[in-house]
Amino acid sequence: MLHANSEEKQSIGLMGGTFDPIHLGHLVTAEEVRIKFGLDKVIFVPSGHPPHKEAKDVSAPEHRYLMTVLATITNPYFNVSRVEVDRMQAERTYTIETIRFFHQYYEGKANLFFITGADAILEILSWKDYQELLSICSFIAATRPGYSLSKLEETIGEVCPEALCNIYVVEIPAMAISSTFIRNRVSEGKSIKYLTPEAVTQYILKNGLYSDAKPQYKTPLSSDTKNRILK
Ligand code: DND
Repeated sequence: MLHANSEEKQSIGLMGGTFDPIHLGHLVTAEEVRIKFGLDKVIFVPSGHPPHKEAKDVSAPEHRYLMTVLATITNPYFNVSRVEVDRMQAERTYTIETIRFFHQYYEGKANLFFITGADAILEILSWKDYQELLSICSFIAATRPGYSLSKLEETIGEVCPEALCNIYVVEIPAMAISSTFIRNRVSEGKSIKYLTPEAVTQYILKNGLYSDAKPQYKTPLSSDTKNRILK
């Protein structure tokens, strides 16, 4: 088993995502990686304004943050960070800024591992400041049904060969679930039970996310939180 702990530094997994909504594919991946790499914890980082998506196509950051909290609450090794959600004034929330933030936060006393799926890692050369990103943070790329990582070495090796030793590939149990699939099922009025934790399912239904149906019951939120959702 590969163990990420070295020099008595903490090993922290960072799982960035739009999480619209978070589902079992994300959770199983994070837990498998945590165990395989001996991570001390995994911090989920819901995107504020994902750089690669139009804001109008994505649910409000506060909804995605709250669903992520609900989904991770039963795992003592999982935490959720508001660092990107609170960067509301930024037009786009870039991963490089998040990694710089965590470097500063841990004052160099932690090794950071950014956890991604195969589709995300194959796009990394389009990410902001990817060369710096690949040099200050390790990446753990989970293979996901339908995506091949055989191109990874070729894609990144050509541009940034030194980064390859900072990228780990890990196989995780097949889970062909996607947020798009869940959103489509909700909009068609179909069940999403067992695709995401029950609390997330209930949150989606109560708040009328992903459908034109009237919300069954709106989650009572503080006025501050409501303002954030309306932003
Ligand atoms: P997604 O929109 O793919 O997230 O964003 C992933 C991360 O990339 C976010 O933190 C973004 O901010 C960052 N990003 C993207 C583009 C540019 C830049 C940064 C930049 O800084 O320039 P999803 O919610 O769709 O998925 C979250 C993660 O989970 C992804 O890595 C995805 O590949 C993975 N995933 C699965 N893994 C295993 N089994 C499944 C999965 N479904 C999604 N079924």
